[in-house]
Amino acid sequence: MNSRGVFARGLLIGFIAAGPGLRASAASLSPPRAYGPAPTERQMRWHEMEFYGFLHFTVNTFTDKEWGEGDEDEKVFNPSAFDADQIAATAKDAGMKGLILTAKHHDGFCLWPSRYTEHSVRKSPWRGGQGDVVGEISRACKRHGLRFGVYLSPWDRNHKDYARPEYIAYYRNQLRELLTHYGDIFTVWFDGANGGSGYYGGARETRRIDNRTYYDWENTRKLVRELMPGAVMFSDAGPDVRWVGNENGIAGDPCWATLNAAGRYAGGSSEGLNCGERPGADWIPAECDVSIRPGWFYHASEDARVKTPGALLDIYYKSVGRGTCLNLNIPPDRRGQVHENDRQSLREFRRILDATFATNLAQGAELRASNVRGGAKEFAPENGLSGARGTYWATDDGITTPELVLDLRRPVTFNVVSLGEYLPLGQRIEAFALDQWKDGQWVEFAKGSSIGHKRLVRGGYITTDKVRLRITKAPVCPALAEVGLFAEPRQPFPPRVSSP
Ligand code: FUL
Repeated sequence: MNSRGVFARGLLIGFIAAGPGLRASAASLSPPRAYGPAPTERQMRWHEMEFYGFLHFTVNTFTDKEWGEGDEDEKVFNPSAFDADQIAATAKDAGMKGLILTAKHHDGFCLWPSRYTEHSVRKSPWRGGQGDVVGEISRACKRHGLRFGVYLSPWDRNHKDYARPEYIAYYRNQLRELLTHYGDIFTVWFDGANGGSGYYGGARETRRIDNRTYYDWENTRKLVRELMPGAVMFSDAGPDVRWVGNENGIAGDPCWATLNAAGRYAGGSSEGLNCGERPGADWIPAECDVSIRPGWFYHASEDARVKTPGALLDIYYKSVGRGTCLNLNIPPDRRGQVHENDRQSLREFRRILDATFATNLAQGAELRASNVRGGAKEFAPENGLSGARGTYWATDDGITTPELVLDLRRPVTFNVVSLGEYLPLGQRIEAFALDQWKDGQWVEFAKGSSIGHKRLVRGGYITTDKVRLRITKAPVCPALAEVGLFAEPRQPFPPRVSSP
């Protein structure tokens, strides 16, 4: 059938199924059954964050390195004007929902006064040895309404016992300190870079470990669950959030929230991480991590190489816009503050996003669905416009490729389409297409595959009075929680066309 025919059929059925005759409720009507794995509550809270920040800060900030050797003198850590509020306010103003701090990077230097090592802020001249970066950042996060997370590098190039069983007890003791002294923690970030040369208490040698067995991750995970049940754990292998497989902040297309975790381990193969796996036995969505600068740590030599607002927007659409969360690193400088160049870029990035998403241009549209589950209001397509993620448009079981016409009733100009699935029922949609009504017929302007938490389709500006969404492939009836049309401000960054 040509697209004109599909439209005519869609309209006809739409008037029948979703017209004024929708039932107020249907007591006997049950919601669709979940399909495949679905997110846990802690994962749902994480999905809703969408955008948060990374803070890489340690001795490297002062030695101008990316990976410290582990033999750095604690005295080098001496920020001249550390300001946790400036850092948290920068993140908040950028629209971030949380901050993850490198409490300990590979060099082993601890940003909190750990009882278990001398290699920490306790021996630094900063705040006369009384300082605690973890404490200050966690409290500033609270003040600014941000969630707080910790990065605790498994690889420790300072510790004498690294690569021996004793180190695992040390690592867990530190984790226990972090998870019991600093309030609520939303994520524990387990890095996959492990083993190699280092100081190791003076041995100065190369120590290799077996990533699969050395860390006994199973018991470390149990400890995190016990101490901080609401925290999601990140690693190459989850269990809650997976690495996206690159450090550019770009998710695959498609990017499924599912993965087959069996046989995977932190530091193992990154195959499949970028796109996820479908079918996948486990709900392990991706996080896109990327730095606003070329390096993870602050280097004055990179002050002129801060990503532009346009580059950050491109990353946003290819991370958040592909259903993942974006973890953007904003490394504090030697003062202990976010550099003005980074702040400026973030401000403009935020201004454009706010202007773009201020108004859903689909609001007020007449929606005509080819099918509504049980003909009931509780599953009507208007649920997708409510802005609330708890309601959704669903169709009858067996109706897997429905379509939805948005009659805008006036010419509307947009260049971003936002879609989102109702995740508690799993990731259901496998392909979709979008059409605009142009010169008396439907013309396809985009198509895509995975949707998941969010799919932002960004392209050239379109002016039309009708848009049609077609679900073209799904193993079960879809459950769509979000439909939106948005327009990026035209200046000063013309949108780059990116595939949906
Ligand atoms: C990597 C580390 O080696 C980098 O230094 C950085 O922390 C990045 C986020 O993860 O594996």
